[in-house]
Amino acid sequence: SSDRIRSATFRSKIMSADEAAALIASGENVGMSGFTGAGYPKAVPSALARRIETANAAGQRFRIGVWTGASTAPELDGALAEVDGVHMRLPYQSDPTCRKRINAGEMEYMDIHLSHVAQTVWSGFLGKLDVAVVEVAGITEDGRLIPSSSVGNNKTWIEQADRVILEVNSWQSEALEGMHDIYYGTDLPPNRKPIPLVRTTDRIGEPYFRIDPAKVAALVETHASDRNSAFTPPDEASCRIAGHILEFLEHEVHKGRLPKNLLPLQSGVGNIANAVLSGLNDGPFEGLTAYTEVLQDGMLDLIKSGKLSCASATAFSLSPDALTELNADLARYRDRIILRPQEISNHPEVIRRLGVIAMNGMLEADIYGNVNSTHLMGSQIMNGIGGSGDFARNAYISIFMTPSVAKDGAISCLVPMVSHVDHTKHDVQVLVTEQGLADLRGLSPKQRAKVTIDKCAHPDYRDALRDYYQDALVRAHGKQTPHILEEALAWHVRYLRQGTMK
Ligand code: 0RQ
Repeated sequence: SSDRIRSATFRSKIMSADEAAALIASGENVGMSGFTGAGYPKAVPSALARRIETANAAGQRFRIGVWTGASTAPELDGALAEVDGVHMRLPYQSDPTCRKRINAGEMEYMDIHLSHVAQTVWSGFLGKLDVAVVEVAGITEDGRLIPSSSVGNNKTWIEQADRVILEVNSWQSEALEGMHDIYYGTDLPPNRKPIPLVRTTDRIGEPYFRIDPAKVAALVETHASDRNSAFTPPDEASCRIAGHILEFLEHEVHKGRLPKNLLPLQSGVGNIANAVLSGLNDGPFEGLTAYTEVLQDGMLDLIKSGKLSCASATAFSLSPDALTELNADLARYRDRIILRPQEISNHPEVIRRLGVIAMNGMLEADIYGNVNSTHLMGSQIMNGIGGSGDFARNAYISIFMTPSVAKDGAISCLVPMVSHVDHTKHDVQVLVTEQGLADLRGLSPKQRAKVTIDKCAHPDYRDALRDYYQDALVRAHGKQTPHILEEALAWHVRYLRQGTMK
């Protein structure tokens, strides 16, 4: 429906997805929109995948670099990975086919902090961005772009790419217009200025992307839904983790270390995060705010119930049901939701200033509180660090959570030494499992180890962890962070050899 394209200049560029995909050459770097299943291009990536398949069948290797906001959807990451069309993927993915290619060594993957992507591209460290493929909700009379259900790195892609392919998706709600806050004030050193955002509700930019019309190579019309998976109802472990966190937050308020309406919340993706948010919905806190990456179902519930007065993010990440509900009623939420570029939603300066309470999932933590969010048994990628590092290092309180065991108890998520480090102990203040909550603030490594084992370890592994620590205290060649190097990763080795850490 070209009434979404209000500018005649742009209308002349309308073509099919196949014609647009033909404008992308092998070897090029392509910046795509998309952040956790929202606002990704729905037609051009699949058309490109078909083209790549044909080229490969004819013996011509066709591969591109794919840069995004974060994870996308099967029509993008899945389709391109399926045909082995990606030589370099960044900065975050969670697609099963993509993951398989990466772990088989068939695709290069660069996992970087989400707030770093834009500046890394601007600095030229990643080479040239040739093409941008960006979904928008519409184009204004004067040729500005109405962003879609995610902002991600789109501002940077549009500015940096030589050619821009736009997908105008009429499925996206028209009420998105005016919801975004695109900040054009970032610069590279030595010309940087403070980001003038002091409250989550502040608008510091403009609601549209600017674009040089001469760069627009193609315009493709689509009418296709964002794709997200449904949340399973929170299981018992998630509910208990949520309970521990709520109790901790109440305690912090009681101690006068947090105001009654807390501080801006950041919550990662997944079922535990959602359980925490539903816990907050039933809890005592009013007038909450969020400065986060994604707005998931739980955040929307909090807005509906009036407990959350404002949420700032870079994308929606909703289940199909919540998405339908939101789209039918988006105008109602407009004044309480702001979508920003991910370099601002995840900006260290802003996160530090606002005093965000960060809550993220992890795979494993060690007794000293180093956290692994990304690698199974040291070598296999799961998803990526995403924004967890941006938030953890700069948060007022940085919380990491996981069930105490995985794979039916064969894996302890508390180990002597993590098999990969994403968040060093300095960025980890609180660890939570269904067993309990370890408040590590103000503790030395040895004090942290005791609290972590006592509060968080599963009973099946608690004694073994205590034994390791006691042994290390005696045998380690230094007493600051005692380890027995030849045994520190023995639990992981045992799992790889025998299928269990026990
Ligand atoms: O695998 O489903 O095959 O059994 O890992 O585990 O418990 O379902 O956890 O969905 O909350 O994800 C860290 C991956 C947790 C996520 C991670 C196995 C387990 C299961 C998943 P199966 P769960 P969740 C903002 C913040 C990084 C990005 C981030 C993540 C699977 O939270 O990607 O935080 N975080 N972004 O069985 C081996 C262990 C394991 C293990 C669990 N110790 N060893 N396998 N599993 N623990 C959002 C964005 O940035 C967009």
